Amino acid sequence: MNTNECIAMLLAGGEGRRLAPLTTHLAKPAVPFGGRCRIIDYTLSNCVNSGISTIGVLTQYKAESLHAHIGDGSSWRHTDDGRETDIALLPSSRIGREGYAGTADAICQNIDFIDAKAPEHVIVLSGDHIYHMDYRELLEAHKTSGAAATIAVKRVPWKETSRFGIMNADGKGRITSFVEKPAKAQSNLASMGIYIFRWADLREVLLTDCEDERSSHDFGKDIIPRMLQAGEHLEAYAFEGYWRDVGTVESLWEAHMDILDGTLDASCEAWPVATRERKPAFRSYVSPHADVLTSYVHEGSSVEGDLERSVVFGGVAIGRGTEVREGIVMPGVRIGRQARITRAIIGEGAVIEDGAVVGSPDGDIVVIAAGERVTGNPLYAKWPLMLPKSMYDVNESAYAGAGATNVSWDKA
Ligand code: ADQ
Ligand code: ADP
Repeated sequence: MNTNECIAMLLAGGEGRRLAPLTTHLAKPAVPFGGRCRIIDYTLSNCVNSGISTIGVLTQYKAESLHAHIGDGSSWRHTDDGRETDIALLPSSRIGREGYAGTADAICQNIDFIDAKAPEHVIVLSGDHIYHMDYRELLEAHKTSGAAATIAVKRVPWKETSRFGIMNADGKGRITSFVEKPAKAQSNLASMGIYIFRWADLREVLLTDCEDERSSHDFGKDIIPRMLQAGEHLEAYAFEGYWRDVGTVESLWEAHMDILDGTLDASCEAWPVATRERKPAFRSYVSPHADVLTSYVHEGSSVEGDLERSVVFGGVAIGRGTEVREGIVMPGVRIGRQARITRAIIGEGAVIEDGAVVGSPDGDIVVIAAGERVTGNPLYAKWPLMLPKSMYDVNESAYAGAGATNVSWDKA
């Protein structure tokens, strides 16, 4: 891709309340995903694989966790055609007002950064989506139609329409109406929150929106409706592949089940997903006595208990006699002996003591916060705690990354 043709701005500052308590110490895009990555790695890798040479990452809530993860960006540097991708961390720096007021305000505050790159088009992305997409195809469609903006769209189940921006398009793909998170939707054609704008057009509408005190400065609520009302040509780009917004506990859990079912390709061979590499202490150990069914165990973990439809991240230790069913066990978690984990997400570095029971076969997904300790069964109290030792240096993780020193600031 031509250097100045299109740059990416990645929105990664939302609070992620619906993912709590996984987001107590972490920005939503920094939450571990899939066994070895963090959520934002998917979007960063899409940019690199699409040959985008500049990515601005807009951070706000728990920015340190993302800055520690991205560091100097070297893990994502090389594009497939050998050119390099620069990642600039762009936390809000406005004085006298707290942070970015909304997604559009986040871009508005970085107009100078974008102007300095003088791109023809800007692609605006979200940090909390799991998908593989070649943005070059989106850009081609955008250039061909000559639209001021092109929005990637997908049909979603009708019962989920209130979570999305919902639109109608005419037979040729031109958007005729748009409502952000409607209570009663007239269509199930949803915005994926992935937009390409001609920079000159976006710049103009952002400046108008910035001045409007009644605006919430949000792309879905304000910018898209404003452009439609002004009669701008907005185009829908239908995306057929796997895509999921993992902003809720249920959707995050379901996306992991999609990996186990093969619906989401976790091997990433055709479309690699890069992440910040850490060296595991050892490859992984699964006891010959452990029953492991349809599960993934990642490097540096030791499993002596049974697993079924579960994803075990790196640096995890699971003791003998423990059963994990439909569980997501994040980096550095230690689970003792004879514990039972069912339909649960165990946050980074949490400790589950011997005999503890977490979650149940029916009912909501249970989440254990990062670093939390779940007390075991009193029956085990008279025995010494048999927690296996973790081989994982939690201090190295983004969870404990607050105040990390390897942060690169590249603000124009
Ligand atoms: P939501 O996902 O609800 O809807 P939002 O919560 O605004 O939109 O988050 C979008 C992205 O922006 C997230 O990655 C978030 O982290 C980030 N973000 C939020 N506030 C921010 C801020 N102040 N500064 C920087 N980054 C911030 C959007 C669209 C819908 C669309 C769905 C698709 O508004 O129309 O259907 O995405 O998931
Ligand atoms: P949730 O899981 O609660 O939906 P989001 O990250 O999606 O979390 O954020 C919810 C809403 O709050 C979004 O519309 C986002 O724009 C807004 N928001 C989040 N953090 C901030 C912030 N620090 N300042 C202003 N708005 C924010």
